[in-house]
Amino acid sequence: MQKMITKLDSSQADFKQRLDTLLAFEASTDDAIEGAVGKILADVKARGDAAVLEYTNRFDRIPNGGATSMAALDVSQEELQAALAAIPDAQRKALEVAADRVRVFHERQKQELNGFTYTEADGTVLGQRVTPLDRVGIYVPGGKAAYPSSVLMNAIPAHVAGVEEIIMVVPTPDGVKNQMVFAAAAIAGVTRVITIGGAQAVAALAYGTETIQAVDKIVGPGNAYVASAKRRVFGTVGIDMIAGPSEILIVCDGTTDPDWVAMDLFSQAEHDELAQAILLCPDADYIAQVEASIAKLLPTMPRQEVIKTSLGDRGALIKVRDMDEACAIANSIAAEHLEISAVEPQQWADKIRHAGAMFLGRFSSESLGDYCCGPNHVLPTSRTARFSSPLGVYDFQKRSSIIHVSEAGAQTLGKVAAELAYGEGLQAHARSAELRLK
Ligand code: HSO
Ligand code: ZN
Repeated sequence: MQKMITKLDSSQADFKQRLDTLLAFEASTDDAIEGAVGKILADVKARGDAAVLEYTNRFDRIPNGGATSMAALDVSQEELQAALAAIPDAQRKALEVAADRVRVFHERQKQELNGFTYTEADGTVLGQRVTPLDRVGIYVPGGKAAYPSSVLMNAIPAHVAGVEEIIMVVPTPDGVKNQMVFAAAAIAGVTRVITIGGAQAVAALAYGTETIQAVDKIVGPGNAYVASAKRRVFGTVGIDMIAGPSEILIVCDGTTDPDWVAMDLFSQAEHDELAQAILLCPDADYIAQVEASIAKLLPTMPRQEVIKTSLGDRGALIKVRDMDEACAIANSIAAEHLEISAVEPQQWADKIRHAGAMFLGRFSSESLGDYCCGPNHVLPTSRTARFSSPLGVYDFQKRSSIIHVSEAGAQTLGKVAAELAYGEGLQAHARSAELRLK
């Protein structure tokens, strides 16, 4: 029988090695997928709409003989509004509340990102200007991983940043349209929705076609084909990140209801067989209680097969020496989501340097953050929180340096620049600076 979940103790001699093995995750690169994606990208680049249409009809099995034109794959603003009107009232209201809160948070973020200028004594002005991208593409997966909440999380920061054109692509396998995804697009300020997906959609957004203008950046999660396509078009366009499976790390002092902790572990485990859910706790008795809660609650979960595989293959309950050690281990794991489920969470949070998002105190379940707290749920996974950040307004902006040298400034800077230019053997640089000397 498959084990329910791995149990580790940080005092074990081989603990570090066992933890590393548990954390190891390499996005599989499959030669067959890489080859297929390379062909699709080249084909869309060469043949544009005709290729996109063919792949969409074939891979998404568009009914009634397939779409005959790209126009048939566009979703009008009326259709988006109709979706908003058609979903249950409670669902619409929840989407609206979530969208408002996500907007407020990201508006704040925007205020933190203003440019600046300063003037030197001789009148030279230097500065940095922040401008939004012109056009971005948002990839929304179809089928079982079509999350309306992710539409909000990707589109709202772009909208807040001031991006004028937000083009969302979403595949509709067998022609099935997800009304809640469309409703979320209507609320989030998406400017155009096209029902295409896969590598062909990424190619259309990156290279442009007769009916789709090339975008400047593509964001949003997708399957292995989409991830490979995003990787390959990077450089032609910007991309956000290649997100791995979801992760939750809970640091608990043993005072939270064990059922709550078990369910929080499930909440990320249910995303994916490859998701990772780990508990760090100094209290062995409490760990045993969480284990009992897992055993008790698992059979009640509709997605118990996914959870079982995820917990069995990649999950762990880890006994640590104390909360200080828990924080040190949490820093080395650099999890996507870190819950600090403790009576006085702040003192432990102060010790955390690496986490995509931190949830402090026992009332901050990670699930609230997934939907409606306000901060973004698109977060760095697979230990990349060591060097990267949640998706944000800054991902939809760029910076330009501003340099306005005064005549007096040109005299002092000209001599410095010329000296360095001669040192580098670049005569034109030096002369260009020297021509401005009096
Ligand atoms: N936890 C996921 C986001 C999500 N959860 C969407 C529910 N819906 C990202 O880590
Ligand atoms: Zn989630």
